[in-house]
Amino acid sequence: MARRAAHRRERRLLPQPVSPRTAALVSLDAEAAALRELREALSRSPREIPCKYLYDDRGSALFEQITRLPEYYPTRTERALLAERSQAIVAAACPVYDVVELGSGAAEKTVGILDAVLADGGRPRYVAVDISAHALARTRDILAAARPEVPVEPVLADYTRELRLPPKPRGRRLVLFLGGTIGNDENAGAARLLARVREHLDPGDVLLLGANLVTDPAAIHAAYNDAQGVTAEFNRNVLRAVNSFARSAFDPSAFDHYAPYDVEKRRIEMWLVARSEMEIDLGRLGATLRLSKGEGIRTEISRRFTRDEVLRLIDAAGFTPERWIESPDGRFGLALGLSRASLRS
Ligand code: SAH
Ligand code: AVI
Repeated sequence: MARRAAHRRERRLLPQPVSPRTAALVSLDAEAAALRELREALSRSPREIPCKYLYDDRGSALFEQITRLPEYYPTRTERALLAERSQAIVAAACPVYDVVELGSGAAEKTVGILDAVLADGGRPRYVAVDISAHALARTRDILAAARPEVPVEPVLADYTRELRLPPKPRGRRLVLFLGGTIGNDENAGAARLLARVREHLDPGDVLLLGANLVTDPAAIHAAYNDAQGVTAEFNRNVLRAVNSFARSAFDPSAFDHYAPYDVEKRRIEMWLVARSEMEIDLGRLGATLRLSKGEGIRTEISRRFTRDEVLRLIDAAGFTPERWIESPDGRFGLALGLSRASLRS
């Protein structure tokens, strides 16, 4: 019994086979860049793991579980808004040909938008961009079952590095960036990403951006500290994903999940905190990480915005704010912006 437990622990610590299922691995250049980025993030103060590593196969499945938790309000709040306002959103963008979604995840909320395009007489193509092969497979399965008439083009890509989209369609593009994922980046990174998206678009193409809004800190805190511990598992799983990619030897069970809401910065921060002093072989990163007891690695920020901040963000990226749709409880907002010819015209 004890031997089996020791064997299990040893296996956890041994280098794991490299999974080919993330966009970071699609080319050797990208792989070398990702290793450099990870090494640099872990040597920073505070130490960090880029949050895209949260979405290996298991992480993507855990995120889907999070979206169904009673405490995690963003998904159901945004879903209700989309269900109610899809028609108006699509009317502002019509005639839509491509519906492009960044960080599509399981894309459960997207079906309503596609339905609105179909109801408008459009024949949409759906382009799903995600770093997770697991998420893209789920997207394909969900859409094939729900709307078999809509062709799906999966794009496995890290949108912080490159954005490859299929050739321009005959009609407009409606780009969806939902879930509040924009808040997982600092302001500069978020602005860069949106500006890069706009570079791919023609004037008149449309962006629909979902953002978490400032609300009751207790509700925000609960959403990232659920009673079942799914978020804690999602957080710890990032270490498995890093082990698999970098052949490092993190032991996820040796870390505590800590996710406080910072009222002043208006953001949740997810941390993994070492329960004891430890030395971790970082495998292909070619280093050893020494952590003292209580030292943390930040794995995610999740920002809360005001309406004006969201509108300023899209405007600065070259999208003229066209509509603002807010949930009745003020916890989630959708901004619709029209792509301009240049950033400041
Ligand atoms: N839009 C969905 C999923 C949000 S979870 C929803 O609202 O529920 C965030 C999604 O973005 C995940 O599917 C994750 O794999 C993807 N993602 C995170 N970082 C990414 C990156 N750098 N490039 C591409 N996709 C990314
Ligand atoms: C994808 N993103 C918007 C989620 C969020 O709420 O920031 C990821 C997440 N992290 C913990 N729970 C959910």
